Amino acid sequence: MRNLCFLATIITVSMLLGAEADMGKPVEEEPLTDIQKKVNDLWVNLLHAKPFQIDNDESAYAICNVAPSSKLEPSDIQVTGQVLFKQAYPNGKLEAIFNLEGFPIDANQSLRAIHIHNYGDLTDGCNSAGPHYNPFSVNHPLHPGDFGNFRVRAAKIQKHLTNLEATIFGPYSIIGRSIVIHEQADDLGKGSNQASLENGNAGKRLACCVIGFSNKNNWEKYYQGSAGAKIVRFSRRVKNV
Ligand SMILES: [Cu+2]
Ligand SMILES: [Zn+2]
Repeated sequence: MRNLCFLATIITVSMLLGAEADMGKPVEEEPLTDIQKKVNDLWVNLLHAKPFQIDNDESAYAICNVAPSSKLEPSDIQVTGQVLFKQAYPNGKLEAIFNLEGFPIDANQSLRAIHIHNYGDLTDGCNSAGPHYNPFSVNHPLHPGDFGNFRVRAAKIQKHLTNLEATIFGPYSIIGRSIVIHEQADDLGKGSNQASLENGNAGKRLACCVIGFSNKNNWEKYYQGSAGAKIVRFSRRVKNV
């Protein structure tokens, strides 16, 4: 970040010096608003490096194909599905669709925690995904990928969250990190022990995936299907539904 500040300062000073050096010549004056826009655009480009994949609608999309952990017992729940992401470039808030299945019918109404974990390394199943992604060294549940609890209905989890803290742009991008679906509910930091402030005591890692950029086809397909029409949208602030 210091390097970015330094670079922006140099460029801004250069622009000002350039303007001063030209003062003696009869050049066309650039309106102040144009200069402000250029400086602002420069900052945006420095802070939010444009991902290689921006669709025509100026949004970027990502996908995570959820599969059961290779470390599960045969008797464990086998969760599969997708988590889809969409974010308008460069300042939009991230939104996500969770579409998971494989829960037993008797698990209906139970709550399951879902988080972003630090590594996209699944060589030891979901166990090698590391701790929660925590770029700002804060306690759980304030990590950008603390998505809260998801209620199982009809053996599925289907939920659309908006206004998320995580981002797919810039230095804190979640691309290449993982999503983990847990066996238990998230205690949201209220468990009165250290683990509660690290991971919400959410239990075994049932299923996981690595987040990667995608085109918009999966997102649009979901909305054109019947599942998309029925899905309920929640703002990030609603956690326990
Ligand atoms: Cu987790
Ligand atoms: Zn967390």
